[in-house]
Amino acid sequence: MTEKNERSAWLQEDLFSIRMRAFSGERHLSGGEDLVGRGALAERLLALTEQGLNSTRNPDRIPPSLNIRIEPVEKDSVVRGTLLPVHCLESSSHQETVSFVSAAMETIGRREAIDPVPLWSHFRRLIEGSEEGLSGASFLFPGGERWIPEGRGVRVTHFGILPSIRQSLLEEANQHPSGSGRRFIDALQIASKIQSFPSSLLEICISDNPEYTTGYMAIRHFGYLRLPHIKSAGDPSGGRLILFSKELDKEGQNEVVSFLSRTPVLFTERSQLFSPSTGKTLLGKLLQRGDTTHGKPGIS
Ligand code: PML
Repeated sequence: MTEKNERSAWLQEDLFSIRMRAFSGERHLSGGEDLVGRGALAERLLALTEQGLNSTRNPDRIPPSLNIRIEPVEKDSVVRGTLLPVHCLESSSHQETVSFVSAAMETIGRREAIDPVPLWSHFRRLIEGSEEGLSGASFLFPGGERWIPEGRGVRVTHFGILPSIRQSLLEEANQHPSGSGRRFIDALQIASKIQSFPSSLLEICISDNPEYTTGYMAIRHFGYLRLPHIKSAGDPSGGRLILFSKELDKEGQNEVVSFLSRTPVLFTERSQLFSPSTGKTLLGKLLQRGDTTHGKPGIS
């Protein structure tokens, strides 16, 4: 089936949100989700069940518990989106990646006329492990104030992607130093959902999985930037921080939390996936506000 036919078939079927969480006692092991048409529901259910049962965070192989929730989604409530363009840093060490992040934050600060110091100090907290205990994203505003929604951070949920797009991205991303995999695809959807909120400017994310050492920054007018070696193997630190371009009043804060955690977004289009580039090349592109492909995902 062509991508176009797939898109229209998908949108004619009944749609379901499917969300899986695997855990052992109090310990979170794995999570995943999708928005799927009725015809693909059983296959996705099986794939997410296998993902939960085979989590790499369960070395003792104690059978985990799985919560799986399937809910019908009102078609009219579904927002269609475009995934961000994907870039990747060429880096062979943690130190190289961290000094690139520092230079990138300076560059974004200059480009957007904001002080990069609070951003940098919150990033340090993420890699030093001071954010443990948060289960979702926290927010940072241009004046340096921080807000942790609901005391634990907001979980970005209710998103999905057409199977053909998932497949093509998985194949192409194999050329990246960190390769490909479902974590990358899930993270790209989360980042694209966050960046589609008009006042989000930058997001930085580090996996709290000790074995997953690739993180990313998603940046307005640029895209999703993969950062290999953002932390060292074996390090359980991680978290997700979103910087907004302006302060948000109570109503604006409620609006963003509701959008991120409840509005269903189905990604029916993707952008380009670029080959890895040196830090110098990426900093040049960042300053120019991206390249030929748009850096803001479309939402309709
Ligand atoms: C997570 O595990 O929650 C974050 C995954 C980050 C993926 C980064 C990438 O591979 O592009």
